[in-house]
Amino acid sequence: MKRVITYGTFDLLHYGHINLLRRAKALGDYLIAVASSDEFNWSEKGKKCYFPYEQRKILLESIRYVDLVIPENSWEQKRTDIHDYHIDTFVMGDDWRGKFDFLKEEGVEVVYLPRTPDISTTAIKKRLGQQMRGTDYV
Ligand code: C2G
Repeated sequence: MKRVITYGTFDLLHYGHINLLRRAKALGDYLIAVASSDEFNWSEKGKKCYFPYEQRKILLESIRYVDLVIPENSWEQKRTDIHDYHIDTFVMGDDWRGKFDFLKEEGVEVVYLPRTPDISTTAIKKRLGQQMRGTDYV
């Protein structure tokens, strides 16, 4: 069984996330999605999530491509996750290209997949804000 892992915030889940998860699962037989905790998002990424971790976890667990959801509490845990979960392949979108190549030292394949264009949680929030203010220009 080939085991794949990927990390993210996955807030306001959208088709860019789904495209990533679908392609990650296609690289193996079992996919672990590691969702950033609320504390990690705020302290390390300066992101305040719309949906708290528990709700983002429920959404991720409902996706057919995802077999397990665990929390991301630190940048460093990737090294230990790789071994604890017997991972063969580590996958991220290519906005992270090169940032996690060091994991090859742990014996895993590192794959960066092209991001889905024109969609992001930030863009969704911005667009919703414009619509609320009636300033949304098509
Ligand atoms: N993604 C994508 N296409 C998009 C948006 C996101 O392929 N249009 C991918 C990202 O490249 C990432 C995953 O979906 O691989 C999750 O994206 P985010 O929720 O934005 O996660 P991020 O903030 O990149 O956190 O330790 C790693 C971090 O937790 C990653």
